[in-house]
Amino acid sequence: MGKDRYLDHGKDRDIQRTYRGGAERELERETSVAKGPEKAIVVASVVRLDEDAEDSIHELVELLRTGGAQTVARIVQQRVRPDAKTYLGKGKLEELHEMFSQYRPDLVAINGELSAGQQRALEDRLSIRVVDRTAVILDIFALHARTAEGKLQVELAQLAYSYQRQEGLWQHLERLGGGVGTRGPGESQLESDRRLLRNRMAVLRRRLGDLDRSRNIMRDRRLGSGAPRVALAGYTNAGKSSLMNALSGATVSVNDALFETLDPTTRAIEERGYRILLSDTVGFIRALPHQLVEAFQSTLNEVHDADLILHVADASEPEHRRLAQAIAVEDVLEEIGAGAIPRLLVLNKIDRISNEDRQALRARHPDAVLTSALTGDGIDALRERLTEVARDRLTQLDVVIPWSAGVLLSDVYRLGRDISEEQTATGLHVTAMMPPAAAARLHTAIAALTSE
Ligand SMILES: Nc1nc2c(ncn2[C@@H]2O[C@H](COP(=O)(O)OP(=O)(O)OP(=O)(O)O)[C@@H](O)[C@H]2O)c(=O)[nH]1
Ligand SMILES: [Mg+2]
Repeated sequence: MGKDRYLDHGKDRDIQRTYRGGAERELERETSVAKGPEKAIVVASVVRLDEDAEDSIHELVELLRTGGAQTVARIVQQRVRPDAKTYLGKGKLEELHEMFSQYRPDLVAINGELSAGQQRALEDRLSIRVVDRTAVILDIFALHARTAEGKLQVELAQLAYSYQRQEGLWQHLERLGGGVGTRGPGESQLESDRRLLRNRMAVLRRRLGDLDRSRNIMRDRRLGSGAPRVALAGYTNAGKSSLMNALSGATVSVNDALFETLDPTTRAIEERGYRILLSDTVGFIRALPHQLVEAFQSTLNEVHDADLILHVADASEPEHRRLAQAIAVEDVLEEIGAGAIPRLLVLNKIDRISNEDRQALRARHPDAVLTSALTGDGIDALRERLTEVARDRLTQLDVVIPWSAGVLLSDVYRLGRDISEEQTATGLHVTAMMPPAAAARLHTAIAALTSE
């Protein structure tokens, strides 16, 4: 893996890195396979080393694994807040340094956010690459981005991250008073870097805006069909894409990796004539970098615009972890303005738990659907629930279509479900379940005809 696989603090390298193309990345990935995974030491600063803290640290280990690094050791400091200058206190910092000779790490990964100053201080003292949790997540996103839009979104998030840290450095310089020794080439370099970043970010935002507009046109077309939109949302690795495939026969990439899916996919599923548009998209994680949430706005619109959110959770996780993950999911949903959209809880991976545990889950979450995307257990029940949703959105149409207006019948057949017809003296008596807008249109057309 290249030396600067993760975002470096060096401003020149930062900019270089963000401009590297996909081909270079591919090459880098291939050479990294040959060399074996990088070795990382994980560093955490916690108030208390409780279950949640352990989970969060474990999650960073998983994130590193997904990004291609193996965790060889960890070091946890317990204090109210990390050291303002060096993140770790003096003693822990020495302890960490002493571990290097034994573990020979390639990088140190911090389970938290580092300021640009902290990162610089750590790298100076330890002479090793230091990355924070956000950088690790951004890196995975960069690895997994496939479409042009996904790549633009990742690049925007990376630039926002760099920009924010440069701003930190800038303020640091300003605090120094801008006096003797702080001006000069360094300062103007920083200034022009920032301008470069700003310009590039503006270009990316514009391009993403264009893409979003064309996506909106497609979305409007789908809306016109009257079919309800259902979005799969949930913690990363919960099995959203697997469920998408099980429900729709799609072939979305599934992997035991975090953030496997970045690009949204929408498929129509149809059950007894009821159509549903099902979307799969990026997963969530606790402390999802806000740069990503902002950059992925257009992708997350699939969730934001849904009529129903299938909140997919991993039934095989212990209760406390599932709860923490559910809270993280709710936080992101709130952040993207999807807080008020109705939810249906789907507890997936039930093949991994005992019968008793299933009973307990059913009792605790009476409204949830229990599924296994792996064995197909519960998939029919989930499909049935989705059909009910589609049905609930339709209204009962009950009209007599005059013989002269037979053409209106085509609308009924195109958009209606459960259709019945009966011939009468004045016309065709039709009942059907219809999208409310289409039903209203028909009523108006018939009223206009009969009043003539
Ligand atoms: N045992 C079991 N494994 C499952 C089930 N559903 C998914 N998995 C596995 O869980 C892992 C993650 O599945 P994905 O469908 O990629 O999960 P996701 O929620 O789309 O993940 P991201 O796209 O990374 O957010 C894969 O290894 C799947 O094979 C299930 O019902 N049972
Ligand atoms: Mg997925």
